[in-house]
Amino acid sequence: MKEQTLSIIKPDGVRKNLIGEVIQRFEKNGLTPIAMKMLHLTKTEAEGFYAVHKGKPFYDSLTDFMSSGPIVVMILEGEEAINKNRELMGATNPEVAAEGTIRRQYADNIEQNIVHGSDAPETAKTEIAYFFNALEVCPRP
Ligand code: IDP
Ligand code: MG
Repeated sequence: MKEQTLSIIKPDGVRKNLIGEVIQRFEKNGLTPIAMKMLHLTKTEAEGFYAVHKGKPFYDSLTDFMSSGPIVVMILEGEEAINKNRELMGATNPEVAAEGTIRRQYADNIEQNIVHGSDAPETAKTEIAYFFNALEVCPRP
């Protein structure tokens, strides 16, 4: 089924000059960017995005990290886009992520792991709405 998912190249990915590399993986694997922007989140905006993790021991550090530099936010569209994106990303912890995945190849640790991807249709919808309005989405035939 054709789906949309939210992808973020996190501050470490941008700092490591991996924007092109990450987007190329998506485009080569059937995930088409239909909306995209670069922005630098405030701490409060990062907390809002990761509200689901509020109360976890890593929440404060994670939101510091996510507001530490510019990010690239995208909507990816394609067949099974949510799971496909998560496959390309690899597991949260790069030490256990599968060979060849973005996180395995580029991430330094479980927090600074280069990319974010929505984990289910409902979260994809909420996360897309957090960053994009209808005018910013460019569906492609
Ligand atoms: P996901 O990004 O693979 O969906 P989640 O469990 O949703 O992983 O966690 C969101 C983000 O929080 C992770 O991508 C990572 O940056 C950070 N994170 C998750 N677990 C830990 C941890 O145990 N220590 C530090 N940071 C973590
Ligand atoms: Mg998650």
